[in-house]
Amino acid sequence: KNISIIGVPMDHGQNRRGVDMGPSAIRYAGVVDRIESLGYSVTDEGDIQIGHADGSIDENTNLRNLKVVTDATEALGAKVFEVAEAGNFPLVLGGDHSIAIGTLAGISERHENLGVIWYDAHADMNTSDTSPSGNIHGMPLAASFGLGHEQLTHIRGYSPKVKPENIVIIGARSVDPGERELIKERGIRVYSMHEIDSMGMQAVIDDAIQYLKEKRRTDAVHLSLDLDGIDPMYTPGVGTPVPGGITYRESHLAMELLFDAGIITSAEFVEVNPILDEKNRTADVAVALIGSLLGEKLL
Ligand code: DIR
Ligand code: MN
Ligand code: MN
Ligand code: MN
Repeated sequence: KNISIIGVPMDHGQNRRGVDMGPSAIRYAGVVDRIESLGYSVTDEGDIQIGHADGSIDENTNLRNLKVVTDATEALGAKVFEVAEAGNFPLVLGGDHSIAIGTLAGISERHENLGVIWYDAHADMNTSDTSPSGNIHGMPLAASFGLGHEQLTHIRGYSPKVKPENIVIIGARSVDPGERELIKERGIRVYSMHEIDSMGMQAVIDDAIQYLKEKRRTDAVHLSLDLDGIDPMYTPGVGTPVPGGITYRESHLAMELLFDAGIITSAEFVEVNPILDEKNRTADVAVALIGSLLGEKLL
């Protein structure tokens, strides 16, 4: 099996610089060697070219850096589609979470009934109408099920990329009012910190897998993992840390259970910001979790 790594040095989907260095930080933490040691072949496809933007919010759209984000997500979508068509497992390294719009655009074109696991402190379900920040990294899920600015919803010329009922959010603990309404209205499955605390991670993942596989009958599942889903005591190098998050051990267990279930067909690891970090700890955690997701075992 071949893994294709695609770096997306994007920092224009939010307003803290440095997350564009995420792909470098994850490569520096040894992602290629780690995956090769598991017996896969790895192709590092290099980075998607990202333009420049002035960081301002457009008064008419309430969106920051729309053009540069849509250009990048178009380019990423094309690349992800290409490597998936070639039979490889796309592994996207971010960059801020706005890039998921592009990843899903490339992935979903090849599937009838894609499922998505969104591992994040946030719901990323704002639109230009509800966003308190204008930051597109808070919007990729809404855009992917067809809500928001047309340029964000129609990357690669089609919409939606995923059905709201095929989305599972894990780790949520910071949700904006507009997002809360959408979650209820669209029947989106959320395992917040409350469920993780009360059920335990094993039961949460078992439940999520059963839901996507048996109930929703998905034909592929994309894992979109925002490092801020994990507690900032383990992953301090993120732009919007929220205390009270998933532990390091729970996260490993989650990745191991997903590997054992054999359901993940593509993945992305986003929001690693080495400028805000302590000695690249957050990229180290990303690489360790990628190892578990791809089958690393102690014995
Ligand atoms: C907030 C923060 N909900 C927003 N979102 C973040 O700006 O829309 N997502 N940080 O990862
Ligand atoms: Mn830049
Ligand atoms: Mn987040
Ligand atoms: Mn996110």
